[in-house]
Amino acid sequence: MQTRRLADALGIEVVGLDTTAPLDEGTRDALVDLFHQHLALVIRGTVLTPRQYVDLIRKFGQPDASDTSRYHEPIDIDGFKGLRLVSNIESGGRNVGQFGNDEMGWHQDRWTDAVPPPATALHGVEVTKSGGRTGIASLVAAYDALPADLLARIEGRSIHFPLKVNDFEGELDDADIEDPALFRKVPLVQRHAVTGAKFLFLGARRILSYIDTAPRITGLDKDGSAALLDAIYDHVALPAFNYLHQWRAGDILIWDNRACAHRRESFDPDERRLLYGTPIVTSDVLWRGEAALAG
Ligand SMILES: O=C(O)CCC(=O)C(=O)O
Ligand SMILES: [Fe+2]
Repeated sequence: MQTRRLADALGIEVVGLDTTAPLDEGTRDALVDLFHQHLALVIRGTVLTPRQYVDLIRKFGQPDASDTSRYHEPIDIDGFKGLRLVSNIESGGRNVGQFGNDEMGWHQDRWTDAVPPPATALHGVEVTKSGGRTGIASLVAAYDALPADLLARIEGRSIHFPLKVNDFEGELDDADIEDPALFRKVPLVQRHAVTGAKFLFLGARRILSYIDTAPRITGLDKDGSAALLDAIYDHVALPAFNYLHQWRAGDILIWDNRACAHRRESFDPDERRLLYGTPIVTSDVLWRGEAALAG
């Protein structure tokens, strides 16, 4: 297998791997090392069946097993119904998958989980000719390069995410953000469980028109929170911290969901796009046990 750096801040490409064959442990460990070093891994391969894809992902950890049937017709792989289909394709009046063709804003998957998934993986099955690129930002590089004034506004503060999205317009008391039944509170600056690197925890804000979390920052009112979040998001979006993935059919993109945020460009609704996706929720190789909960 050969590798090539993809961007200054993060990302490495791997070519020459047969993704249809079972991954041996030595190769898996080499890929895990690349993952920790570069935060985002692009494996160029061929289009896999759902079962081949899930078998490969299981070499890295346990894919999220939540039933996807509230989003789309689930694919059953020996009882596993957690394979997410990210797609704008419609068939027989139903969406084949989630998220349509609109732009998706920066986020980390499952941001309100007590311990968010260490990684997320996507696999390109049908890809667009233009648009629809997936952007990955290193929140480690973004933290390291914070201007002093922005760092001073962030340090020591936490971010509060509503557990129910789109629920609080106009009727929220400032004190409610400390209620653990309503909000998940996490430090804005965290330390990576495996690498020890400090990173900004972004979570999610506006992902799509129907996923708008309006997070709050400790000690700031609604407008103050929004102003600080504007500054943080502008900083994270700087090209210096980003890799923008142009999909080819057969690609597997797997990134560190703790130390990276991701977004997606919009694309022409007349083009077809289908990705398999899954957050990797627990893993002995990407995440070494309870150490993950430290600091
Ligand atoms: O469609 C994409 O490129 C990204 C979708 C996404 O954010 C996800 O599946 O978690
Ligand atoms: Fe996502």
